[in-house]
Amino acid sequence: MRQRHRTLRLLGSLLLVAAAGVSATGAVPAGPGPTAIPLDRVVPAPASVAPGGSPYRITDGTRIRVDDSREVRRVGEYLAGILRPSTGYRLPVTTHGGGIRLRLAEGAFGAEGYRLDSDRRGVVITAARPAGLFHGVQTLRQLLPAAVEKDSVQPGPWLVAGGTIKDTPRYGWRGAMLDVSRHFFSVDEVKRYVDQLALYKFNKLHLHLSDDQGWRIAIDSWPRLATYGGSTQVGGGPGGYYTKDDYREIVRHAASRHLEVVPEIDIPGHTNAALASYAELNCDGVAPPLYTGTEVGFSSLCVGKDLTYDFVEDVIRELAALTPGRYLHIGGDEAHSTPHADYVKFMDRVQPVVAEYGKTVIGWHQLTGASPAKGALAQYWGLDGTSAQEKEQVAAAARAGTGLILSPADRIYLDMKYDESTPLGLSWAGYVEVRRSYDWDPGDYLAGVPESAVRGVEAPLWSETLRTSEDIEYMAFPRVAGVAELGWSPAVTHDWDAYKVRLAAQAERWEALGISFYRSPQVPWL
Ligand code: NGO
Repeated sequence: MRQRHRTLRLLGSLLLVAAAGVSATGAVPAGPGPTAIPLDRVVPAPASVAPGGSPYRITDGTRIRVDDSREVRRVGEYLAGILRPSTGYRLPVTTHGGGIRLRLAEGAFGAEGYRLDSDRRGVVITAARPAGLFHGVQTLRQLLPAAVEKDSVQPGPWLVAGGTIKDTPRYGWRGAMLDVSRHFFSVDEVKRYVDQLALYKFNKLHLHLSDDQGWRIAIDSWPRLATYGGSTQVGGGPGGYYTKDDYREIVRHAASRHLEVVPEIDIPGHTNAALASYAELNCDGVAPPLYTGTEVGFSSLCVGKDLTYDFVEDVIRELAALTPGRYLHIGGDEAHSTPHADYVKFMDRVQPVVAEYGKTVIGWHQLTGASPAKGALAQYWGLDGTSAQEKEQVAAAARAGTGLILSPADRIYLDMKYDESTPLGLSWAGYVEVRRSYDWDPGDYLAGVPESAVRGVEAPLWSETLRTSEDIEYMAFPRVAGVAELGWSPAVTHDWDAYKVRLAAQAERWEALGISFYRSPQVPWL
């Protein structure tokens, strides 16, 4: 069946290549000439692809036609922002004329799906919501030569293969997490990663804003959290923190790329930066020193103190006010210095506070060892070797209604080394080569979990060893594209042999975008 699927796709691609070469657009030279990128080269694989007909050629006369709506116009401007520098064309965004059209319409697209129709006369992207148009634009980007990503004028021609793509995501949660605590990343570095995630249709940016080594978000009612607790990082560098305006800028930028920001304050463990900032938060009233190492599990908020809950409520209130998104992540992992009974008590008291400020709780899967609130989500970060008992605890919570986000550490922890020679990253969950990170199915990953409990996947990037955008990219690429595919593409399209070819073709685009990446020997790079 899969073989047949592949053969048909190959045939489609060949037909397309032929069609492009002899197309009657006039402007396309005859003979072997330029060819369009086949519609089925896109990552993540679309739900359905029907190649056929002549390609569309973007020219100096092309307009980007949008509905008379602010949000649609914004997607149009975003597309123009990508196409103008490399094509050198004006590409006005207008409500009339044609060439590339973005339109909203009723239809079975879902909240994020779209349809892309391309022929000699133009490209039309249709969706029910602006997010769908935005994802359709990412598909269109990948159908154009990689040089379209450059910021200086390139020769072209700019052909879009003919045919129709109908596409809608498998999961509503397609996340990436960035740890800005172990090493601090600037607003611009975060925005750069967001732009890269958007290309692969991610829709959640989870920011790990506090840990033992640094508190990274300004909280007005507890100012020393950021000014003192954020003043260093792993290895003892200067650290840093986001002012509220910085943070709003990240949220705004992410929203412009249709990603929802999920803030995490990790409690009750992983709290040394907070405990160091305020002596009164400690059970013994003595502030520990700031911490710049990489151990875990040694810190805990003081569960028996009322002040702890005033603190937690203040933080949650201020964070919720900065968060247009629905979720607030309260961590809850590795609370090894919090006795279990205290952990349960703490979570029982804190989860309702999140709800009080209008947000839905997310916790690392250890939350399932307490009593997850109604509607809460648990983020699973176990691995093959996780005990059957722990897996069953998570599965039981899922059967009882807790939604799951899957982040198996030995599959999609992007901070795991690819192999023993990877200069960055950790290896506590083993080495994770590109195939291993791609080749699993979120739908049947955990035994005893109803498929409906799986909300999607998320790729965490912990930053004990990472300091720069280049480091982020080297660990994320190429694996992050595979995570995108696991989250977006229907299970029937899952096929390593086909995927690795599509993945290889992305490299040119990463080069054009200046993205550093790992040249895995498993991928047939061109
Ligand atoms: C674990 C730990 C983090 C580490 C990370 C490193 C979780 C949820 N808690 O994942 O503190 O940074 O591994 O891979």
